[in-house]
Amino acid sequence: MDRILVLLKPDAIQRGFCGEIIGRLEKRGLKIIAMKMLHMDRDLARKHYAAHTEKAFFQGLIDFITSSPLVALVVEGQNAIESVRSTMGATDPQHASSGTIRGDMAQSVGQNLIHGSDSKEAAATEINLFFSNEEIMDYQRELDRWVIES
Ligand code: DAT
Ligand code: MG
Repeated sequence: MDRILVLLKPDAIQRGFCGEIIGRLEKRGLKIIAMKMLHMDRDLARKHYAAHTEKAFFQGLIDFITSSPLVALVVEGQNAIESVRSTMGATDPQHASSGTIRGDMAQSVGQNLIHGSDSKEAAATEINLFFSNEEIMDYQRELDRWVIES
């Protein structure tokens, strides 16, 4: 099982898409093991997006992600990183396939609704930035035997 940090970005909350986006992840069979709403400060934003520090869009990205509250989740599943990222769609919604979250609901690369960690290493680092161990739930779902082949 893999874990991934997912953020429903400020545009997702402002547009009222939390339920739709979380529903798509749940329908995919992924399991939510932590969730909270918070307003990111610039310090946390810079740590979370440290890999992009040198990019031309970095300041705009920090301004956007700190502009309004967001929802952070830890999602678990078989190949959770690949599953979530394929459900998200390409970074630029103009290039995202329809059927994906970004392809169906977004227009702009700077307002693309959702973040998902891109590797197991990034996921471990990002989950630690947002959640303590006590906030991550350890529980069984009866339906998992209908989702994940043993
Ligand atoms: P992803 O969110 O698909 O993992 P990323 O890690 O390459 O994409 O970039 C992080 C975020 O930065 C992305 O969700 C939106 C923003 N971003 C990326 N490329 C951009 C660009 N060319 N112009 C403006 N914002 C960009
Ligand atoms: Mg990324």
